[in-house]
Amino acid sequence: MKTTNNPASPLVGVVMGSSSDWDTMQHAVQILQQFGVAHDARVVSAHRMPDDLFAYAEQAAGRGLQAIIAGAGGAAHLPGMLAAKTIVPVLGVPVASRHLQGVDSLHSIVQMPKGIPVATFAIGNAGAANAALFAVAMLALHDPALAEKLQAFRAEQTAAARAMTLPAL
Ligand code: RP5
Repeated sequence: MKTTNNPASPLVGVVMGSSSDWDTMQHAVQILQQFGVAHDARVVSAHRMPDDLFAYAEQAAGRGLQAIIAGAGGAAHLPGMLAAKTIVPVLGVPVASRHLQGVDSLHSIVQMPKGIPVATFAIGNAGAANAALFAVAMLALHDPALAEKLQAFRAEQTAAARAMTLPAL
């Protein structure tokens, strides 16, 4: 079990099925750090640590978590099982797998039956970063300073895109 950056009162919990998911999931943590959102991150493997998964989900609301970002690869049941055990919103990140490049992870996470939603993001680094940006947007609804940071982040992207040039033929 791996734990990083453990503030006293995390607002966002980042979990992943294996330390091998860190290369992808670190992109979520980087965004949360960039925006100064209190978070913690750890490994919770659905099939190797099912009791820990249940405990994590059961304690999530009581710990003050406003969102859980859950990344997993392959038969990626971590986000769905977390969502089954807590009403804290779960944001699922499909991690690219070796044999099916994460299409298996995506289908496992996105195809939740009606009634227990998991907000599902793109496969890989972009999905991890966007899940964190989505969590920031949720928190920004009740945090004007955070909303300002998010607007500035968007404005930077706009400026960067406007400054793009194309090579001459
Ligand atoms: C899943 O199996 C993890 O989320 C990871 O993406 C995948 C492989 O895990 P390791 O064998 O690398 O630990 O549970």
